[in-house]
Amino acid sequence: MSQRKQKLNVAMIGSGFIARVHSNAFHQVGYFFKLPNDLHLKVICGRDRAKLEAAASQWGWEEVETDWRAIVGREDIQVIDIAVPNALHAPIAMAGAQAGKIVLCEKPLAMSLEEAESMARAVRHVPNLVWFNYRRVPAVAFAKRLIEEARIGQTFHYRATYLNQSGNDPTKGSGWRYRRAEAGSGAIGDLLSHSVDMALYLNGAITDLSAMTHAFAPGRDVDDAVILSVHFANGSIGSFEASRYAVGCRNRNTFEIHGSRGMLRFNLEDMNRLEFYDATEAPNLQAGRSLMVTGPDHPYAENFWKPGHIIGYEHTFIATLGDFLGALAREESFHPNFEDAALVQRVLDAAERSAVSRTWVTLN
Ligand code: SOE
Repeated sequence: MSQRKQKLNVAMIGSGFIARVHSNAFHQVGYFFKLPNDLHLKVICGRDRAKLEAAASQWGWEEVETDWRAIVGREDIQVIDIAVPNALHAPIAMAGAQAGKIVLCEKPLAMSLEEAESMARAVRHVPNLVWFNYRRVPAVAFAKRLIEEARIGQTFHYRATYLNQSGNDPTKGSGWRYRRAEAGSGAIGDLLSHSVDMALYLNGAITDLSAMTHAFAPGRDVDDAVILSVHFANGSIGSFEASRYAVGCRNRNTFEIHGSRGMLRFNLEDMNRLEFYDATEAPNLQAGRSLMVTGPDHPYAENFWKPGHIIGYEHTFIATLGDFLGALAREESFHPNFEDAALVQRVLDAAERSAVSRTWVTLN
């Protein structure tokens, strides 16, 4: 007799770009991962009923709701997924956790470090996740594996960029991502947060940093660009640059890591590839190898297509959700969770303080 799977009713809070990405992941995850649960796209919530109804019919949500508090109070909802402007993350996540829901939240977690830390405390008793999806790019997960196998040896340099040109587009500048009251910061929270999460994942803790920020648009109250110099606890040094004015770059999320035995290089715009330079080979053979990380024996090769049959942005969310649901069933903790995101926020907070004070800031 087949065992009945536990039903999880999901509520999506938000109906914009990222809510569509998450909706897709909820639909697709069961095709690619063996799920212990039966996911049900129960209700989508936002302010504008007409927009919600269109989103519900396009993305297969059963009901619409205009008040997130009503959702938190519902007994039949087990999962709350927060995909709204950053200022709303804390109240929804805290209320959701208090009601015993499983809480998933978009990045950056919070508007400030204090808020991030109190959110991390508030969700401790419930399963939780923050959508730092780029950890689950197979090439990034493979870079992690190669680092753990000491393939690049002792790290010397970590260099990251997250560059787009959205700030230079006059139609974008009026959105919530460009207002401090709703976003908390600009490129720092939106873009740098991803690079910092990947750096903490791949290269460990940052001990101190120096940052500069800049706003190109007159009167804008958030940063358009940020540049960071850092020391890592493992003895390596790093640089980060995030900008919304990098004209010519659409979504260039990169890292390069130089170690004593080799180098790794990744660019999201060519996300199925990871460059690996093996400095232990004979000098006359040393060169960067462009590995296509789609299997065999690559992360997620068993979940997605055959080797060489490339995957895309959406699969990183599907893999994040698949891993989360697997960990949930095994009663294991999942990363990145709210605590991991609070550590990212600690770096973002230090960057803002350093830029204002024009001094190095130590993270303790
Ligand atoms: C917009 O800048 C954005 O959608 C970010 O908010 C995402 O986190 C990033 O992954 C893609 O760009």
